[in-house]
Amino acid sequence: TSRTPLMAGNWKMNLNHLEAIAHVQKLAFALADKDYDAVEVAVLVPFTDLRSVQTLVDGDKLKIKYGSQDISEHVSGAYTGEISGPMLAKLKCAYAVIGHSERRQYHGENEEIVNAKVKAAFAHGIVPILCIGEGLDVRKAGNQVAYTLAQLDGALADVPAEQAATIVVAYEPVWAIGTGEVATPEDAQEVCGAIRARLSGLYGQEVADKIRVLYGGSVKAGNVAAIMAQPDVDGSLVGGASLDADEFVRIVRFRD
Ligand code: G2H
Repeated sequence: TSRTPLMAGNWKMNLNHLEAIAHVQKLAFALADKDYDAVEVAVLVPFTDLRSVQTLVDGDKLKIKYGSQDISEHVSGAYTGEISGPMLAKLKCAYAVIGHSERRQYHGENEEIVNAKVKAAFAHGIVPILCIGEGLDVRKAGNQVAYTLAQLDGALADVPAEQAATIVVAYEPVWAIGTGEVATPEDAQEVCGAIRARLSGLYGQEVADKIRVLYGGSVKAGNVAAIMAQPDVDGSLVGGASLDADEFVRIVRFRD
């Protein structure tokens, strides 16, 4: 296929703004000697790091993209502590992670909220990295495909094909997140393939073929190549292993 792989580092609640600058500089330096157009690189950083990363990326014309780990479903108003689409658009965020399992678990984000956030991101020119995936109970019962597709349907309700064509979907089985328990390449392909088939059903094959479907959950330099060899896996959302710039560079260079 012609999909450009995407390797996206989800820093979660780590690195302050000075560490963020040092980290992105390290990435830029390590990737500069290489034509890394073949792989798109993104960092998904705490809100407080966004301005620092923007200054560096814009100033040095780096190819590294960046985005936030959440977005408010509201445009403005009395929502203490929230960050809006217009604010993120002003900081030129390319991406916003939406519906990460940690947001669903600790902040009660349900399908309605996730759907509203997907629409809010698109409304402000920000591409959602939509996270879906089953927990251990669902996996043990063998219902991972149906469960994950139901999350996909909910998140994409009333999202038109022109927008959906640009979305990034991250399949993150909750039992594999930060646990060191990585899904097998076959596990990843089973659900990522089912996600693409559902996208084809919703929007047609042409749109489905454009959408990047990532795998996330304990991806490291040592296991990324086998996962990337699967036909419906177009990249990874990398948490823990993305905090070490050298390790993340090895993940980006998974083809080497
Ligand atoms: C899953 C992933 C990145 P980790 O949350 O979103 O984190 O690679 O640490 O499992």
